[in-house]
Amino acid sequence: MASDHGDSVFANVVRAPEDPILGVTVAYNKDPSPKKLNLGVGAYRTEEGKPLVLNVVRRAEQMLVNDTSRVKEYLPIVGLAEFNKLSAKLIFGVDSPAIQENRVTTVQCLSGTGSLRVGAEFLARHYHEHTIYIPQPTWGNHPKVFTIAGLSVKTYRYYSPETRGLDFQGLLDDLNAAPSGAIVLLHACAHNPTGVDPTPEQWEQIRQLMRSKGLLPFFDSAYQGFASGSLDEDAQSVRMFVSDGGECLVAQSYAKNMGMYGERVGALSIVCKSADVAVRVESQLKLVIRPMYSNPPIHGASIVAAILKDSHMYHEWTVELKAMADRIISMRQKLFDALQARGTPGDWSHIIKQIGMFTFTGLNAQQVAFMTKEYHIYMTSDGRISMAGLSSQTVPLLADAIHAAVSTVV
Ligand code: PLA
Repeated sequence: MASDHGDSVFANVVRAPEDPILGVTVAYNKDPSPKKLNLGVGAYRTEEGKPLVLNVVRRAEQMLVNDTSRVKEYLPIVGLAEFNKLSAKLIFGVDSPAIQENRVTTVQCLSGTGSLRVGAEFLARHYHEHTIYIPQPTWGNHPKVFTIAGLSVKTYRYYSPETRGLDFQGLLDDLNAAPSGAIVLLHACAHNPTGVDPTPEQWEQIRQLMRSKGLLPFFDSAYQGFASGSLDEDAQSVRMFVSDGGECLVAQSYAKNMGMYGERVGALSIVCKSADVAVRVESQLKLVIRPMYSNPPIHGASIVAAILKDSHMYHEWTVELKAMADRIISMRQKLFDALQARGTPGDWSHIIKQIGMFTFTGLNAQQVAFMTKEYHIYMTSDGRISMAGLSSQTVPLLADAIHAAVSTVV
């Protein structure tokens, strides 16, 4: 039998749908219209609509390239030691007692997603409770990452479409009803997709409830510095949970706050009760990582470490980060003003109340489809728009599109 005449051994493979977020970019790339606008994926753009490489990143990269003593040997399984130390300090604070007491283990992972996945695999192997509660709604990849790692995913109420704000009572009720020991995924700041965060007082109540029930916090910190413009302020929720001496996991990403998207730089930290436990936990994290990708890439983490360890570069980074955060905030005001000026039906004040990279507009899937078809504006079908993809030039187009969508599509 000549095998090249038979059916493919993959004949039964069905075509999978595109990813709900990254698939938006695929559709955008196919659109020949010159005025097309991609507000799908959360990727920062300049006022000129161009991707941005931070000056400080360019400088650090140049420094590394010029240093001929640098080699490209494998990193250890847990990654670059210096990067791990500095990443822990960045999220937990320079004088975090947990770090000083050696109760934190930090491993370099493939950006935020890889850090979540490694953390989830570790929990599935070594933690007694396999249920993880994620907010409703949340980043679309969360349920997939946790399910495939072997955890069982449940949701807790988070957002109220009526108030376009936090459903705080729903959140408390659902966490209260969770089995003791369950894992709870928390967005450290700038909740994706809603742009709605608990207040510090609400965080404190969440902390008390979770600690009293022995729920295990797993923080996803993908936007540190992007919400408020301040790295410390955006880490407050995490630090609140660490300062009570309890345990938690934190996944960090440098994709957004350092613009390192494609370099895949991130870290997973596990804060433990004692230094002894932290050592044992780290030894098991290595067993998770080694068969998955052996060890992480060296380039991006070296850039991040060079910036974090040098006080001048660090300062330069904070200034550039603040400028990105401020530009996003100014886009909120511009879009809100443009809708007001058009007399667009509805209350749009949530655009200026929400924080971080996204606005959860409240537009429905039909309205989104209309905006894509008629205005070549691309966004996720849940009505989320990336404010970071907007500029002064494109605000009027978006406002026209929203105005037309809510006036003609119900
Ligand atoms: N966690 C949250 C809450 C995120 O929003 C994202 C990225 C990640 C983790 C993972 O980021 P990383 O692996 O690149 O570090 N969310 C984006 C991109 C920006 C995406 O979907 O991959 C988004 O548009 O929602």
